[in-house]
Amino acid sequence: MILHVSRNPNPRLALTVARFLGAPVAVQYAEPFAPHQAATYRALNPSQLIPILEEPGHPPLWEADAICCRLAMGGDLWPLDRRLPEVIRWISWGKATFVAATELIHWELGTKQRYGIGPVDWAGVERGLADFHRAAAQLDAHLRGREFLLGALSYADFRMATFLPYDDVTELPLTDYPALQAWAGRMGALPHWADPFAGLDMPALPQAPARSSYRRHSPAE
Ligand SMILES: N[C@@H](CCC(=O)N[C@@H](CS)C(=O)NCC(=O)O)C(=O)O
Repeated sequence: MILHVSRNPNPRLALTVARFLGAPVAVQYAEPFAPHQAATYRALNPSQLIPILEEPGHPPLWEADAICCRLAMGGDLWPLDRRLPEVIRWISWGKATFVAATELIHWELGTKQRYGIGPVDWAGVERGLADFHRAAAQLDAHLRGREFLLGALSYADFRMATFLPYDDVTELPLTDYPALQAWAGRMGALPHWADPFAGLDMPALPQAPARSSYRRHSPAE
């Protein structure tokens, strides 16, 4: 199996899970939007996005959740029993709330700045933060007295935490939510979480400017 990844969040999630499981994947560094690779990646995934898993005898599998399901199904991270609806519940809820909020903040402060896509839209950041606070309050209450979302670690934790490794740019107000912060610490301590790319020859992400260098413009400016 070949896992096509970059250092961006969803490929990183798939690679972290693959590493955590010790899955037998060969890792391929991908630049799906680079002109010399675009046609190849469009053929593998019409949206041209990664991660993508190539497996002999099967069509290319894209979407991090689907890939992680393929790699983890039947084990504790993706149990095929009465726990599965709960895993799906947290993936689904997270994608609509906490993950979406952290993705929006990361888009403005991380991706857009790294790739020179445009200035920070502070209204977007504020929207992301408001959504973050709503979701974080619910997660914090749920995580009080629990180590992970289902009690024991599952893929739902990995998905919920997709954007946490990028907190150098997002600077999420996690300290407002002690149980959530403790959970984030447990995720950070998992094997391979801090650096799933160790040992791979893969260029670093372009550096986003330090957050202190951004200037918030008031609407009057
Ligand atoms: N819904 C998709 C999103 C995939 C996605 O947005 N991938 C981005 C990175 S986060 C991508 O391919 N960017 C191009 C790159 O990393 O070079 C998933 O969960 O896998």
